[in-house]
Amino acid sequence: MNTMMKHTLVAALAAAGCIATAASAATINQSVCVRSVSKTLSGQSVTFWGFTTSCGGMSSGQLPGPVVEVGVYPAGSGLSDTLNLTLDMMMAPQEQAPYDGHTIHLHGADVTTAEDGVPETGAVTNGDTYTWTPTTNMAGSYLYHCHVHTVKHLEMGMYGPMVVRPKNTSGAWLNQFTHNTATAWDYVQNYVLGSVDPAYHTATGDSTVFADYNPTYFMISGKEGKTTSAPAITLTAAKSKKVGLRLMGLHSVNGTFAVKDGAGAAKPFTVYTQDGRELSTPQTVTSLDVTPGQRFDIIFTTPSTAGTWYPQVTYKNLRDGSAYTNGTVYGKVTF
Ligand SMILES: [Cu+2]
Repeated sequence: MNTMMKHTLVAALAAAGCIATAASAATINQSVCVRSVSKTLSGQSVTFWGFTTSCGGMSSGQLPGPVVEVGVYPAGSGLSDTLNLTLDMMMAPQEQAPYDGHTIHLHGADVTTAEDGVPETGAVTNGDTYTWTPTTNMAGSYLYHCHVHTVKHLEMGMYGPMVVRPKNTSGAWLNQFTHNTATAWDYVQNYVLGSVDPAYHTATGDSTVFADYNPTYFMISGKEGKTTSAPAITLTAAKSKKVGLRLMGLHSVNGTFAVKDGAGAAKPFTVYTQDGRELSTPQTVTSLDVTPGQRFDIIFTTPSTAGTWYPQVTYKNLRDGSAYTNGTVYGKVTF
């Protein structure tokens, strides 16, 4: 029997009620390459190296890289998705030896050393496939980034969001952060925190520039949004709905997240997961610090009257906690 006939037979038997609908788990094969991309930040051109699935053009890099999404199934289902994320090194911009090449590190994933993308523990830097099978308790937000000369390559924009998202036993995505229905959302967005020290973008090798970090540009999901009238990221929602945000720390400083209305009043939101694990007790707060590498999944409910709220991140110096000049980046949610 060929594959087509087999599928037709299974479908016919399922439709006739002869067998339970086949449960399904997926193998997610995704390939990314590395390409340059220039962005204008506060009027200055800055060159990045970004992961992208558009590998045709030499300037087609994305900042942040494409979303990688993997499913997890209800506990006890015995089902699991497997991610195979392949790095294609063809024509990638890179540094001179010994910091040539790139890898992908799946930040927060419990992978074996061989899948970890760390050159110091043996990862190849000329292209590889990284495999991960998350288990059901790992629903939440993750990151991926290059682990070669990380101080330089992370700053160059070699990062992207990775989402571990619940599915039902038929393989359909669920609109919630975990298998707990309390984490259900009506809308969801990725807020990828980022900071830029332009000197890092031109320095190479063991330059002393890398001894001190002085960021001057700040981003959410690769964009500056210095005022509420020019936000980095927008969402058109509806009244009395749940807005989920995935806060993903790919900045190299501190960041304080809040949701405020037009008058600057802070609105409560609830934190459901931290670093890819569900909190045993959700925390409702009006402010949340996100440090480099951290992830939080949060939900707020829009009010019953029309208006606009501004989710926002204030970037702060790691040494003394002081807010950077022009260091608040705004998102915008209308309802
Ligand atoms: Cu790299």
